Amino acid sequence: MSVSLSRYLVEQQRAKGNIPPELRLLLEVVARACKSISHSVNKGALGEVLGSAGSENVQGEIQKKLDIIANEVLIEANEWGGHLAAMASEEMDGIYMVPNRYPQGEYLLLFDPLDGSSNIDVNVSIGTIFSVFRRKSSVGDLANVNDFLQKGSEQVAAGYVIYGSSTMLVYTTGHGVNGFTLEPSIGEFCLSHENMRIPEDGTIYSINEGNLLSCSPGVQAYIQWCKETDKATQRPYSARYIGSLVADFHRNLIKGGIYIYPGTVKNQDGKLRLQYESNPLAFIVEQAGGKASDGVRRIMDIQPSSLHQRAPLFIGSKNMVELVERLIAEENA
Ligand code: AHM
Ligand code: MG
Repeated sequence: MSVSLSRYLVEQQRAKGNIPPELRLLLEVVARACKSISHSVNKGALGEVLGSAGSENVQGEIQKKLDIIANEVLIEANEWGGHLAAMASEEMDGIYMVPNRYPQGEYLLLFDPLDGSSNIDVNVSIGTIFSVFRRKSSVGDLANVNDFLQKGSEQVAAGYVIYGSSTMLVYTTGHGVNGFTLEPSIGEFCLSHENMRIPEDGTIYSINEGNLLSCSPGVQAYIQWCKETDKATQRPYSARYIGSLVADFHRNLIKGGIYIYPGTVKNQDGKLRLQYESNPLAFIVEQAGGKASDGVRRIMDIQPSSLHQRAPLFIGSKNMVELVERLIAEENA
């Protein structure tokens, strides 16, 4: 039988020193919470978890019942373990302090509890994305929002869980990327994708093309380039867009490709949230040999100024991201 996530993490801690014990605990708890989310997702309509909750999040987006359930599961699972100081989520306005009845730890957990909300009700893959930082303020003081405003390059761990035809957890602590598939009969994540590497080139592009006319000329030029015929580069490329970032990212990580959510005339910074979506996936893609950019800068070099900040995202195979950056620079010159 293949190695369980728990055993893998223990071995990473013990033999390689790749992960401190507290961080290992934290990842185990996140994984456990995601098993519970996976269970709810799998029940679908029979679990009475589908549909809208009749509320909006801080960004004015309709919250689905499962968005809220997943958020609560992650908080309840993580607040008592003693490894965290505070949490922040796409679905909560402010930061969530670990209640003072529990010990305070040195880590901060950020998450998008259920990414791809628009696909929840239609049985299409969705996911959870998470990111871990070490707090800047000293343990003993209360953590504050500034602790969360760190560049992505400061992340100590990041990962996602995809609730797809099978449930998978993919994570990095800065020592490569590994993927684990949930074995439902024993309820364990088991190592299935060791040392994941994204091909340097790909033939898939993923973008909501309905927005293309309101994207910058550089982005339009790149998509036009993807559609041209050229045998040497295997063009035209294939357009694939699920509308769940985790699912589009996961496919492109394995097969090679680029996911793009650019700024538009209406939303200059695009849609995706830097701290809950872009940074964690950027950490993973770089660890797998790929790239993540906002079109000009490396995603993980952006200094966040607010908790729910958005940024354009170009992420995936190295050469594809570099080319779109080049076309954007040429159009801007
Ligand atoms: P969400 O976190 O509220 O679900 O929003 C993020 C999602 C991504 O998963 C997906 O790639 C994108 O929004 C789709 O947006 P659009 O429908 O504008 O293409
Ligand atoms: Mg999301």
